[in-house]
Amino acid sequence: MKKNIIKSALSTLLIGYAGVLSAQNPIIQTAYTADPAPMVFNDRLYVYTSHDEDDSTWFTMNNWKLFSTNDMVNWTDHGVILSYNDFDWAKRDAWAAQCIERNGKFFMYVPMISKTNNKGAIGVAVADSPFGPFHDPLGKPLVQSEWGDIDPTVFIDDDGQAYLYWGNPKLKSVKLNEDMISYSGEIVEVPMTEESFGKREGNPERPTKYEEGPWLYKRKNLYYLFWPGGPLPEFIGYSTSKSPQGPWKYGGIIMPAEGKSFTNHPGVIDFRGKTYFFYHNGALPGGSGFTRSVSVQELEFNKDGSISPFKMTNGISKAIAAVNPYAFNQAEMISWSENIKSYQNKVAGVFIKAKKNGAYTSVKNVDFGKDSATTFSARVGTTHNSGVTMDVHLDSLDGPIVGTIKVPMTGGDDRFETVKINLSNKITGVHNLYFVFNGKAEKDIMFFDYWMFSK
Ligand code: FUB
Repeated sequence: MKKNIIKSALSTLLIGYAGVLSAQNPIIQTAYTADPAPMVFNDRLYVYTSHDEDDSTWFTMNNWKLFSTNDMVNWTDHGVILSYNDFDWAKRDAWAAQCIERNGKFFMYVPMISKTNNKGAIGVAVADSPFGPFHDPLGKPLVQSEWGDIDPTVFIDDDGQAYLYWGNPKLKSVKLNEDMISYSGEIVEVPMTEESFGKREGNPERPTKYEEGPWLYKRKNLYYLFWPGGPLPEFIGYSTSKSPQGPWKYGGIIMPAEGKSFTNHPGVIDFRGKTYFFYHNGALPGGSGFTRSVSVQELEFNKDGSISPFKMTNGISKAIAAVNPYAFNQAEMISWSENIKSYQNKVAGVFIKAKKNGAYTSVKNVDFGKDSATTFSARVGTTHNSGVTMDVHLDSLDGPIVGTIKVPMTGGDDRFETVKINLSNKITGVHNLYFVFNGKAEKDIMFFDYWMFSK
């Protein structure tokens, strides 16, 4: 009892603190993701990722997913937004991609294997929103050379000229036209010199450290190419130039190889005054070189624009914006989760499933304001007869329970019900929320679509 009083007093004291808890990397725990490609649009940060299928023992990758954040700690899963099946000419390998916005249209550059000649090729898909639907305007690859056409990165310079870089082991580039679905001039092969990409010993086919996965980025009139380097396991290196077309000057290794994934893949973006560095590793449970997970941390530059080496970290723990609990919030907006998987169907869009008893999601930095929240609603369902509940804890997994939802047996994840309950405690101020899912079944305890509080 005394313990509970102390706990509750502590949680009251914590009101107003701005979410500074525990590990935030990998940022997605509900699916295996790789090859992060960040994009900022309308003051929101989007990250397109490739998608390692569960239990993969090779690069079994069928589609690309999209996630976004307003605060750098809670990430919303927007589901699968494109697949190789959306291209008539492609047959497999939805590998590293990048999306960019131009004149209100979204252009996604994607590598795949072509049906006609069994070789890699890069296609482009276009949409009117970051979420798609994307379609293939060309009906054929945008570029296909002899081999190694993977890992496109796209960049639009201040003068409006767009560039596409890609390739393993060769690095190639081309100038895109303003329509972003065609190009002008010849495809250029970037000279693989020691000055540009550092020296690699003992591999005549790969004379430099450059391996694949380029990312083109500009800061203060200096162009940066970030790239995974070898020999394997991959580290991240970088090169700089005064022009988007080089010549490139090798800058060094910035992120040494680490962890269970033998690949890595950089994505760099500026968002609300800071620069963020995205990469992947194998850090989730079940993680490996073929079941990877995307992470992010801040990127710092030295005064001269160089970058000092850094290690993988626990990620970004301090939210840069608050969550509004009185709006509809998607269940798949998650700061951290365990034993949760995301799904999507026509009824709910993207939703999550609790795979085990005690599975949970958390949402950080939720600002209830000065007026107390009094009710909580959640759109939920289960296929189990009885005894399935969802507890709402404040501030930690074993923090006070402010409400418990009895989850109705809806019979399938295409059937949800919205359940509204009164809260046992008044909630004001800023809190982290923990949704804990309880049930006796061995698997698939319940499914959850969205939530909201009201005053
Ligand atoms: O994700 C498949 C491949 O692994 C990518 O194309 C490479 O960059 C590496 O991450």
